[in-house]
Amino acid sequence: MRKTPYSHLVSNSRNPEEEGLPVGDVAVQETRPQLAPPPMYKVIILNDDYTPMDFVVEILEGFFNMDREKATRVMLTIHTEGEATCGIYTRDVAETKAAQVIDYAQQNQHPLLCRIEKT
Ligand code: TYC
Repeated sequence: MRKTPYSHLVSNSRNPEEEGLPVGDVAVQETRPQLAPPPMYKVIILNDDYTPMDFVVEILEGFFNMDREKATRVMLTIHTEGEATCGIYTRDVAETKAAQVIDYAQQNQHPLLCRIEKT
C-alpha cells in the first residue's frame, strides 16, 4: 500500500494483521435486512343511536374513499351489526384516520366513535 499522511485511516486490505489489528477476537454482527411487512390495523366504526345515516355515509366517502354505494352498504352493516371495518392501514395511518373521524364527528355535534384493532 502506498504511504500517505492518511493511510492509517484507510483500509484497502482484508487482512487485519496487515493493518495492525488484533486477529480472531472481533465479533461482527451483520444487520439483518428488514423485510417483514409492518403490522396492519383495522379502523372500525361503531354504531350509535344518534349519528345520522347520511353523515356516516359522508365519513365513509370522505375518509375511506368509498363510492356512495359501498359507503351506504358499510353504514348499514354498522347500523345492523354494531360495527364494521372501514379500512386497513399501518398503525400511524389507522391512528390518524380514527382521530380525524372522531374530530370531524365532534365538530358536527355527533357522537360517532371508532377504534383501531391489530389485524
Ligand atoms: N344508528 C344510526 C341511526 O339510526 C346510524 C348510524 C350508522 C350511526 C352507523 C353510526 O356508525 C354509525 N341514525
